[in-house]
Amino acid sequence: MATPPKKQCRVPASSSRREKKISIEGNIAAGKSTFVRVMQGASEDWEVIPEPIGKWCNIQNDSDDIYQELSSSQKSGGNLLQMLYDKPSRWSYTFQSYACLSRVRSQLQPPTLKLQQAETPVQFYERSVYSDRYVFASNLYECGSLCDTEWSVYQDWHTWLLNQFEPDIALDAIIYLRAEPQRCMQRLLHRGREEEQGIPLEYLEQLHFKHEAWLHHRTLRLDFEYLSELPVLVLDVNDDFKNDRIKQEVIVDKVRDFLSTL
Ligand code: UDP
Ligand code: D5M
Ligand code: MG
Repeated sequence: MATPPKKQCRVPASSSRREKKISIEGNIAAGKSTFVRVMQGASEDWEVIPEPIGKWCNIQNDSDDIYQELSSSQKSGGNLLQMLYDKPSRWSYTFQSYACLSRVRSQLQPPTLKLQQAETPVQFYERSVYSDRYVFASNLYECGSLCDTEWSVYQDWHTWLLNQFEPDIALDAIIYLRAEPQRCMQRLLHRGREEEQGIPLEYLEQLHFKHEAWLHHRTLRLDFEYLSELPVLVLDVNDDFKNDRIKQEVIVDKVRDFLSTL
C-alpha cells in the first residue's frame, strides 16, 4: 500500500543530490535490520546506513587526550540504552540528545564512491531523526519520562537543528514495516538484546500507536511541512520473511515499484 507522491510535493532535498534517502521505520524488533540486509543484497545501487545503536550502548570518551592511558572499559562512559530502560525519568532527555546527534551525523554521511557512480543510487536508513521525535520522545513525554520543560527545550532545538540541515538530510520517502506489537515482542525476545529484556508489551503497544498515527493513518501533527506529503510505503511484516527467498523477492519488487514512482 503506497501513498503516491503528489506533484506539488515540496521536498527540500538538495537539488545537487542524486541519491534518494529512504528511512525504514517500524517498531522495536519489527524486522528493520533484517529488511535492510535484504535491500543491501538486492542491488548494487542500494546502500544501507545502520542505526547507530552501537554508539548508544558504549559511549566513549576517547577523543580526549587525558583518557589516553585508560583501558577501553575505563574509557567507556556507559551504556546509555541500558540507562534509559533502567531509569527513563533520569535518562530520556540525555538519550534523545545523543540519539538525534548520532542520527544527524549518519544522515549527513555522503554516499560512497560506488554509490556516487551508481545509475539510481539509494541510501536506506534504519529509522530517522523524525521517529526519534514523533515516536520515541513524544511517547516518553506522554509517559512522564520527559518533563514539560525538557520536552519544550528538545522540540525547540530539534526543529531549529533540522531546519539548518534540511536540504542535506531531508528524506525522499519512508518505508513503514508494520507488525503487531505481539509479533515484535516475540522477535525482541528471540533476538535477546540484553538491554531490552525488561521491555513490557505495553511499551511496544504505545510505540505501535505512534507509528500508526504517523505513517498509516497520517493524522499526526508534524512540524516539518514536507514530511506530511512524503510518500510512504507500508509493508506488512507480520509473516516471517527472514529465511523466505520468495517473500524477500516480493518485498524487493514492491520496493523497486515504489522507488520508481519517486
Ligand atoms: N526476525 C525473524 N523473522 C523475520 C524478521 C526478523 O525471526 O522475518 C528476527 C530477527 O532475526 C531478529 C528479530 O526478529 O532476531 C528482530 O529483527 P531485527 O533485528 O531485524 O528488528 P529491528 O529491531 O531492526 O526492527
Ligand atoms: O532499535 C534499537 C533500540 O534503540 C531499541 O531498544 C529502541 C531504542 N531506540 C531507538 N531510538 C530511540 C529513541 N529515539 N528513543 C528511545 N529509544 C530509542 P531497534 O528497533 O531494535 O533497531
Ligand atoms: Mg535494528
